[in-house]
Amino acid sequence: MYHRDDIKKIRRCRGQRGAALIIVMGICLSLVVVAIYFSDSMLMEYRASDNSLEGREAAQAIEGARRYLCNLLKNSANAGYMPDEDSYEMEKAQVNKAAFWIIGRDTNSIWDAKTVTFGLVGESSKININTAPLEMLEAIPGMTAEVAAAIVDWRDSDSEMTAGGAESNYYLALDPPYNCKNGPFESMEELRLVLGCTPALLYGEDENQNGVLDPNEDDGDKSKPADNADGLLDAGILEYITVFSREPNQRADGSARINIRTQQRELRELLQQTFGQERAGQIISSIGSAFSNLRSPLELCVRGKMTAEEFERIDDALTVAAGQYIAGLVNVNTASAKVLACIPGLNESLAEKLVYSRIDKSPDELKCLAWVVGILDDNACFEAGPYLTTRTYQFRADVAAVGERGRGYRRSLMIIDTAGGSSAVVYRKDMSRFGWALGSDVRKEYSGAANE
Ligand SMILES: [Ca+2]
Ligand SMILES: [Ca+2]
Ligand SMILES: [Ca+2]
Ligand SMILES: [Ca+2]
Repeated sequence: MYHRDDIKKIRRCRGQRGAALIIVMGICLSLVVVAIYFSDSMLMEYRASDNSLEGREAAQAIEGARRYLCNLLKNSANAGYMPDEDSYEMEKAQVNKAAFWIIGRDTNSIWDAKTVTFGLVGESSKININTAPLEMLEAIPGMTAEVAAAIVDWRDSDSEMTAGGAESNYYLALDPPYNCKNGPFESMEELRLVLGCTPALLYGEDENQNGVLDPNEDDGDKSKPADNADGLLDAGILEYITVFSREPNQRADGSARINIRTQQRELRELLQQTFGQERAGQIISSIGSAFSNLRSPLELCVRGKMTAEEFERIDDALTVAAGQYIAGLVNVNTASAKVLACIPGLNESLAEKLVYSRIDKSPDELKCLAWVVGILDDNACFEAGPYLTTRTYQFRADVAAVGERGRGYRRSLMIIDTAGGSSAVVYRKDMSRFGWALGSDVRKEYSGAANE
């Protein structure tokens, strides 16, 4: 028989076993919970590291694109002109597992682009805010007279206020106060310091700056940015302007050009050497009294009644500018109709006429500015001549990239300058924060892979 004390011991022992069972069960349960928790967070972490891995892949692809494009432009057989579209990768170019795209613009279309265009953009396809006269700035779509005047005041060396503009007395009254620069713009960001340059004026509806009307840019106030939901892209002024365009003011072989304003003896000699005494005499007598007052080589061509073939033989040798570089000429072959319409002597219909005409011409026909002579009348040639070029030395590479499965989106805007004979990135800006800019087609292409 069990003693009463023994029975108590047994009961205590059973009770302890039960408690131990409950504790063990509890531990098991919490292990399951912990396991579920960790597996979940491991999955999350796996995804995050996958994203950051793909982000690194994308960043490497952008570096690959930079090296590739610098090399391409440095070794271009066509220095000073846009590289042929078939001569380089611009759309889903693979760099290891990642891929990059160069976000471009279709400036040959006068309609808004519905899908993203790919390719390099020449900076001379835009209006240079360091050199454009006030009337040209005022004509930029979306520009206000006040901001145009303030841009002129910002860059000019004096402190005399242009009507509606702003000099230091305005900026010094701000909090924090700062001086008017009274010097050339070095980057587009500098505009944020200028009177009236709000984000709405700079970016317009094109918040991600891809030249395309994305869904959030056409839904009114439902999502950022504010837009008028009219199905049309009202871009900001950044779409049309640059601070980087310039070209060497010398002949292709590096020798000095003849200034047709100040070196008339040399000009006569060049005409005689190239075309012979008789033809040179005809050209000079056609120009007549205008000879001492030519505003551009194009004016020489028109007044001298030269053929396009004749002008092509001498235009590389001619200039009206002093200095090593000429800044701010607009490339009549690559600028959009909206940009061309801003140039003195041109208007919307002449600009569209130029765009339509150039589409059918070969790169060789477009090399020399003389092709515009048949399209513009004499006066338009005289007025616009000082602002036009057919060359491009600064290239905008707006490169977006993703990793293997479409994650890790990165975007970097680079300006590659070839005017010094080499190719160098003179400006770079991270554009990733502006969000997806490759349009819905590229996103769809990856959406299957991204959901795996
Ligand atoms: Ca000033
Ligand atoms: Ca857009
Ligand atoms: Ca919106
Ligand atoms: Ca709109």
